[in-house]
Amino acid sequence: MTEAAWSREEFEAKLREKGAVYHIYHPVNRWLNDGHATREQLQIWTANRWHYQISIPIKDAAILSNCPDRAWRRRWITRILDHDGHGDDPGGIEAWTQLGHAVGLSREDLESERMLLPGVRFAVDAYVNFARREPWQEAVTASLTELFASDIHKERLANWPQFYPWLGAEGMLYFHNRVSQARRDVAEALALTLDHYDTRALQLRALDILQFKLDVLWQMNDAMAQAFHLEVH
Ligand code: AHQ
Repeated sequence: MTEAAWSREEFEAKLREKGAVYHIYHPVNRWLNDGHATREQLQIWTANRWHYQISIPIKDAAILSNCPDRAWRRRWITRILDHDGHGDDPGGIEAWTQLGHAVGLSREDLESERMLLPGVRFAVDAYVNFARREPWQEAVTASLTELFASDIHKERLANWPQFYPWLGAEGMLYFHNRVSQARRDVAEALALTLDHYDTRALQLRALDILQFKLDVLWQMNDAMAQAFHLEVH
């Protein structure tokens, strides 16, 4: 017997329940946000997250290339501009280089990707290739880990200045800008997701897609935990 689709409210609740395994709970993020990280560990984190940051606009361009809906492309393109910059706004990737400088990494240290860990590369590239290969609506749904992202940005903004005062305001700029951008991003991606998956089987697919992206973030942290010499159980 085919089960009926969940209502929009039930479906959204099921998506939000996935927050229980968001990477804010990973030992690496607990270590960072509880103030235990060394400068070297923050360098490892910043240099590896660089690969994620520069991959986001590539991922979003893949979504655009698969999307025949002009109205949706007009909305989605702002995500690329947020990271690459436009006009006088240098963008999020440039803000990430300021975090790099704050932890003692040069632009070349970041751009060379000499500190990039295999597990981080493979997880991030799996996300980009998912966006290239799968229907654009599914790649939009994969971005819904950002349902939970404002919490982690706010935790860094609240804790890092006291634990890592040497980061300065410039080092925190990226996270400042991201809180409002993530809120806007989530509203768009959630609306599409709640509309697009209109059978129980499709809604279960959406939950699997979100779990895949949660695993991408979790694997990135697992790889960094090894480099941190952090015990992860
Ligand atoms: O800085 C982040 C960002 O720009 C994005 C875009 C979005 C996507 O398209 O998948 N996800 C995302 C995330 C960012 N920061 C992560 C963090 O922990 O700082 C969280 C991550 C996400 O939750 O997917």
